[in-house]
Amino acid sequence: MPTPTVAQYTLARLSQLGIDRIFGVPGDYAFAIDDAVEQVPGLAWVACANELNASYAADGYARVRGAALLTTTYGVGELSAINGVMGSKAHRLPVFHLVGMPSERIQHLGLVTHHNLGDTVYDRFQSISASACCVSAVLTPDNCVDELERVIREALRQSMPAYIVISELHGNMPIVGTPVAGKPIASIKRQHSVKAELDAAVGTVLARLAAAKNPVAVVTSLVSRYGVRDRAAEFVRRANIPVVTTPNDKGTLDESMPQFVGLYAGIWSSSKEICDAVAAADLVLDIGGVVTSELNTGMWTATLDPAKVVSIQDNWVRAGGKVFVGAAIDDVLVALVAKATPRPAVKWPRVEQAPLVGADGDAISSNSFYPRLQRQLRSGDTLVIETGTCMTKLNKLLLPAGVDAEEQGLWGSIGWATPACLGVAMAKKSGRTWLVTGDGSHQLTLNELAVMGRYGVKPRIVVLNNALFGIEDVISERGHGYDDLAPVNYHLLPAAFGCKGWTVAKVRTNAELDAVLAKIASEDAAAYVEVMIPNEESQPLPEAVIDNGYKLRTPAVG
Ligand SMILES: Cc1ncc(C[n+]2csc(CCOP(=O)(O)OP(=O)(O)O)c2C)c(N)n1
Ligand SMILES: [Mg+2]
Repeated sequence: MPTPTVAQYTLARLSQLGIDRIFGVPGDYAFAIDDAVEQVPGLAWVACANELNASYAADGYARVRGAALLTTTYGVGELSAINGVMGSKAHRLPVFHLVGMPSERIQHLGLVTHHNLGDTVYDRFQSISASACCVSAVLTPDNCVDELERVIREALRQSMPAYIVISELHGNMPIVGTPVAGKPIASIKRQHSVKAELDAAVGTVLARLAAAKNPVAVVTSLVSRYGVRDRAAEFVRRANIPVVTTPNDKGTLDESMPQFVGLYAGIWSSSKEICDAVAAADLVLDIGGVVTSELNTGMWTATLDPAKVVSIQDNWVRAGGKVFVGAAIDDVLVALVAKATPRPAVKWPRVEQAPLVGADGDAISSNSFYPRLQRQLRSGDTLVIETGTCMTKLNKLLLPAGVDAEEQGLWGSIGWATPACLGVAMAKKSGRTWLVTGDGSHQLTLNELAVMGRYGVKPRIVVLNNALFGIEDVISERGHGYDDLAPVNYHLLPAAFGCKGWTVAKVRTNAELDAVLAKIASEDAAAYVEVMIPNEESQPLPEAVIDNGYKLRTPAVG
């Protein structure tokens, strides 16, 4: 076997994590990387519509597979991807962002090149792209093997993106050194514990639990990031503790488990009873670290008394004023599962399945739409939820057994969900992928439909057409022209984008919606449904509520 080039080795080594696709847009500075994709067995190109879409698709893929590959070209390509990579950093996803750059010959000769400002500063973009990552490296033939191990270890340890630069020249040069044989991500130990700290942390968690009369657990998406979601669920099940999720973590838990209570987000919880019950708990076991953003806490109304909270983070545990450092989340959960004893059942309020409403001939409304969608979901499905009105509605919906959900509640970059749906669908080995998106968000990235069609993925897509940035209209005073959208005939897009064999419909009444949902359920085909939603639903909140939300609840200065 010939010695692999820097680009070939890098891609082969990263694909050993269990990654079989690379999302990106090619470019001349990245040709060494682009060519190598075609030469590395088991790795396939996904040529996205643009770099931002590619970064969102990689984000979606990483949510399922644990890590993802993204490649863009120097400057113009990598800068377009930054919003998406930054979102992956916020949501703790190890996306490896590979970027080509001008050759060392060009650099040493000081030649002015394209994608530059004409000033021969060749590394200008590195600090910008690297800031969206937790680790970065400029690979050369002689540092490639060692540097790659460092980058992989750090990206997986922190569960955040990595930025890897390979020049067009170095990319095609053979590596120096002995290749490292990698392992799939699931078998890699990512955080390491210090035994004394781990033991003390676990002992404290168990003691606090034993002393509690009315505990509740919150499980966050960080457990999915570190591959310990099942373990967290197992602990909750064995210990028999009521458990909630926050909006940001929707779908982390199987919502059919008896311990599942519902959504907790202060005044935006599934119900007032659930909000009150969490507030009344004497211990909150936070498994993964709750994100305390205003949108995750009902405008900061989910204020949990720190004295009541025991929080298990990626590699540390906090219990009131005590902090244990060097307690890896997987080790903590293994110990907790082993030592859990079932608590007696207590009565807690529980989120109910939303009732079916609306007569056949009635126009579709949110009230009639979401319960109908909910009844179509089945075990193995993943629901990709866009930021906007649909996220607020879907967060409150009870998911059927075995249904996962993904959303970008913290970063909240609209347009994310359409390409993320592509990434999720490609990463899943079985089960269907649904996308629910508002029309405004969809407009940002809908050209990725062509990529879905080209690669034969079969998403089930619902576009909610209210011709409005609806959620913005709700939280701002009405009458702004900037929230109105260009009128698009969305259902015509799959055909225009070359998507063959898709079930396509535009529906206005409940009967039309029922008919297309029944068709989707009966076939193994991609679907695209444009659902007409009345824009009158997106009325602005009363002024007092708006003031109470953004104006009054924002912490005062001074
Ligand atoms: C990249 C980006 N730009 C702007 C925003 C602000 N924003 C948040 S939600 C939203 C409107 C979403 O509208 P749509 O997708 O049509 O959903 P609707 O609420 O109408 O159902 C906007 C513009 C954002 N979150 N991200
Ligand atoms: Mg809309």
